[in-house]
Amino acid sequence: MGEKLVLYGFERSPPVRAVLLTLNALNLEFELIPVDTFKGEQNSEEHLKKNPAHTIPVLEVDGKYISDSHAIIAFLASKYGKDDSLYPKDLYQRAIVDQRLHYENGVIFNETMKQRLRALFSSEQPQAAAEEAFKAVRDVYTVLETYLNQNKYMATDHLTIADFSLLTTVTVLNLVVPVVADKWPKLTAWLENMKQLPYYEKANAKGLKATEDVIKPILAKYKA
Ligand SMILES: N[C@@H](CCC(=O)N[C@@H](CS)C(=O)NCC(=O)O)C(=O)O
Repeated sequence: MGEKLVLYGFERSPPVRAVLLTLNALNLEFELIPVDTFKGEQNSEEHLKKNPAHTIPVLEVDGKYISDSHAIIAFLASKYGKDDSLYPKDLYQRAIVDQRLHYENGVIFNETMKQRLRALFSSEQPQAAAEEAFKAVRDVYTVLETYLNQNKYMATDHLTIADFSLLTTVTVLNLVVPVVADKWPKLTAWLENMKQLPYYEKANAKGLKATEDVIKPILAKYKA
C-alpha cells in the first residue's frame, strides 16, 4: 500500500464508524488519533487546519487531509479496493451508491438525527416533539425498506460503502425506534446480515454501545 493512513475522530461518531467499517473491509492499517467532540477538540487550532468545518472524521493520507465520511469512504474504496465492488465504476450503479450516501448525509444524519433527535437529548421537549421525531425515523425506515425491496443491499445486490454509511446511523435510530420485522422485514434482515460482518463489533458495536448508555435513560422520558 505504501501511504500512511491516520484517522482523526472517535468511535462514538457514526461518520467515524463508517470510515472504520471501510478501513476494516479493505483490511487497511491505520492509526486512530482521538478527537473528542464532547470536549470540543474539533475546534482546536490544530484540527481546524485539517478541517475548517470543525468535524470528524478527517483522514490523513501522507500529509494530505480529506474530511467528510462520504468523501473519505469513496476515496478509500476507489484507491485501495481490490476490485470495484464496494464503490462500483459502472456509472449508473455508482450514482445509486452516491444517492444513498447523500440520503444518509442530508436526511438521516443532518435532518433526522441532528435537527430532530438531538433536541430530545439536549433538553426535555414536549411529547409532541418526540412523536414528530419518531415519525421522521419511521419515514426513514420506510424509504430504506423500499431500497431493500429492490436489492439485497442498500444500493445493489452486494455490499457497498452505502451499507457502511447507512449502518452507522440506522443502528443509532434503532435505539430510538426499534426496527421490527413485522413492519420492516427487509430492513430487519439487512441489519442482522450487517451484524455478521467480521469487523462489525470493533468498527460499529463498540462506539454504538457508548451512545446507547447515554441516550437510553433520556429516551425513557418520552412515550414511544
Ligand atoms: N457530513 C459529515 C458530518 C460530520 C459531523 O458532523 N461529525 C460530528 C460528530 S458525529 C462532528 O464532528 N461535530 C462537531 C461539530 O460540528 O463541531 C461527515 O459525514 O463526516
